[in-house]
Amino acid sequence: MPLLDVLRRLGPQPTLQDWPGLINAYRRWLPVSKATPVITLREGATPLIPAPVISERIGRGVKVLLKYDGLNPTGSFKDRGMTMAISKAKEAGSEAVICASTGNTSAAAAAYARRGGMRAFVLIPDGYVAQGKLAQALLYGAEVLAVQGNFDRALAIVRDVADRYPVTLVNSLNPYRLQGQKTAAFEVVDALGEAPDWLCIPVGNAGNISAYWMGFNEYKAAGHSKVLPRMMGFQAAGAAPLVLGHTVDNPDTIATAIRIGNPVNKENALKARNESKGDFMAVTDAEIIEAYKLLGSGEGVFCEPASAASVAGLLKRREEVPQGATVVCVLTGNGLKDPSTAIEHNDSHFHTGLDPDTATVARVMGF
Ligand code: AN7
Repeated sequence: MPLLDVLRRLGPQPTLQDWPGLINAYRRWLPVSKATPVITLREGATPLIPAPVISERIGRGVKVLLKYDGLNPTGSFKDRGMTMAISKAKEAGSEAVICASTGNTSAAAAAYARRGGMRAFVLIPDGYVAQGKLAQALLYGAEVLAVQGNFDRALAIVRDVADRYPVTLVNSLNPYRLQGQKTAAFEVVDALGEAPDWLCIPVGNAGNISAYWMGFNEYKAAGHSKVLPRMMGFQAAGAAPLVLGHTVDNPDTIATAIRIGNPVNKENALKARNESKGDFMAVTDAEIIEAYKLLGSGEGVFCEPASAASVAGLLKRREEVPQGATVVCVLTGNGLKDPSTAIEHNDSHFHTGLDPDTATVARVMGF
């Protein structure tokens, strides 16, 4: 169990507070040296939460677990990649970083860059970033540039700017990003003692599925697991270039995090799918919202809509899950990122404007 080994090295009676962040925890698997300044918010070590209600829906003894990466410091898996990208940028003497983002990358880039004493420039598609993410980028002190175009357009601009000016690109084209993100696969294997049979994951720019595949392969090569999972990638139906086999010019989905029409990590993602005998599939916005609500009200786990695509996809493919299989669904971002979608899409009763007295409250409660 490397997680515990890491903690034991720090002292005889380690506590969870001793978790040093993923670079120090998984240092020997990462391209860092003594010269690398570690810029960390103690990201990683996120829980793998059993999902009994979803498991029951799949049936046949299938065990479903949720890798809840929404519990990272800025509320998404992007922190894993960003601690690496920003530490390496700092090591190289960079004073500013730039990214295009559907929201989560911008929040993570802003937090880590500022912590490292660097400027952060973030380009976002104007009007299509969930409120919590925009709030984070602003509060962390980024310079936010909202462009009247989609993510793909913003990324093209960012690549151009990073080519011409002294700023470091921290989108997942930056190889250190995927290096950091692969540690999520390590944690899954560390927690289960083996790789799962299926890994279900939302796919936007396709960096995370590529990073997980790298992580599972490295761990297996080192003897930490005997098997590799089938990589099941799920895209929103209105933004499903990998399912369709061509870019999507005007991607559209309620899951704004994965509103991406031209994934830069396409080749790596195809490799992950082919080598793992996995698959890509589209899930509709209705299916995403159904899974989102089930996660909240059934499991007590609040993720953002894009993250629920992993569970929506699993439910869609449930007949194919082998009996007794272990399935990990990656919940990439925290539900608090996007409060307006939660307020609009839920099955709860919200009684407003009540008279402030016991009789009224009791009556509404049904007593
Ligand atoms: C919650 O923040 O692309 O397939 O700019 O925020 O690795 O792109 C976010 C992507 C899934 C897709 N879930 O991951 C960005 C951005 C959430 C996300 C994805 C994103 P990739």
